[in-house]
Amino acid sequence: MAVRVGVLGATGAVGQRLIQLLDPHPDFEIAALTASDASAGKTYRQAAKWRVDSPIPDDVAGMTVTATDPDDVPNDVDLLFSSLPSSVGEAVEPGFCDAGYVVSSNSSNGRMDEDIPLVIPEVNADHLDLLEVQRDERGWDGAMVKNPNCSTITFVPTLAALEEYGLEKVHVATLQAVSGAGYDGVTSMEIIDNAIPHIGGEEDKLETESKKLLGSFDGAELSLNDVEVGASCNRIPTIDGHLENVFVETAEDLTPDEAAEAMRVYPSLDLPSSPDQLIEVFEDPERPQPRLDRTLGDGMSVAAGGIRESTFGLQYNCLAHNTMRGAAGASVLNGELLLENGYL
Ligand code: 11C
Repeated sequence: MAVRVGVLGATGAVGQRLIQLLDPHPDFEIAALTASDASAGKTYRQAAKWRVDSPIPDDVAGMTVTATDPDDVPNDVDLLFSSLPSSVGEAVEPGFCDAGYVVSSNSSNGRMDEDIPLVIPEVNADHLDLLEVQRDERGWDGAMVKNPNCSTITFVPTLAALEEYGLEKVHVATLQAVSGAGYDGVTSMEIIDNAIPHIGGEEDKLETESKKLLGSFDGAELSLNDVEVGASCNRIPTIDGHLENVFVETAEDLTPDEAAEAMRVYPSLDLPSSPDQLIEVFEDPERPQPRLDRTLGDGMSVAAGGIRESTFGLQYNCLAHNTMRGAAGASVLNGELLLENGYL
């Protein structure tokens, strides 16, 4: 029987992607949709200005949206996907966990809390065991798992593939799509013919979240990876897809061929939303300009290429779909991991 799930913040950019990924889904059935108080009581069709690239599923369109309050979500809903703005998430997500719901959250609040698993299933599924610590410390009947920021998700799988060579220093520069800024970013097309050389708070997220994701959990405590990470983040006029330029210094010698092979063989998982190939490596210098590498693996793969030796160690580029692999797809994958591990 399908697990009954809800979407917190269902009318926003990531909330809409979540609905697209959850209807249909082999294991999950949408049974609750929440949004702001202003949307409560409206049908989803009335409440949402639908913008994703497939129609609103018929059964979702007629559902009534509720306020984002544990009292308004049916008790038989087991899993909530949260795409709330971080200030709202910070205020309301703990109440849902306390009320017994398991929350797979894309919101940035609490990602670095010591007892909250920050998970990319292919990279650190073992961190899910932090939920035992979380239960002891917070006394929640439910649980909270977070996925990282979309630009963190884009480069960390490639680092994980190179980890056996001993990661020492990483510098990453991003060129991020406007959908990362939500609908204001997409609709405010003043960014066309422009590039914006900073994104508030983004560098910190890449530098800290990557160390947590690559950290180790000994059953009681999580240790951050001691790799040094420096980030520089920029916005470019692309709708979807974050592109990143990465420089990596490793303890062991690492040739471009070895790096390409390590990324190519880095395993995907057998979850419903897993891509067949997690990292698609492109090495042919004559490769025709790709149109949309962001759609590889139904938007769940990472593309890597331009692998070469540089003055600062190994250099390469990587790209992922920021609202699929980097946000909604990441939360759904974490939900699938929770189900596989018996947390639902
Ligand atoms: C952007 N990466 O492109 C941001 C959006 O921490 O989940 C996602 C913010 C987050 O602006």
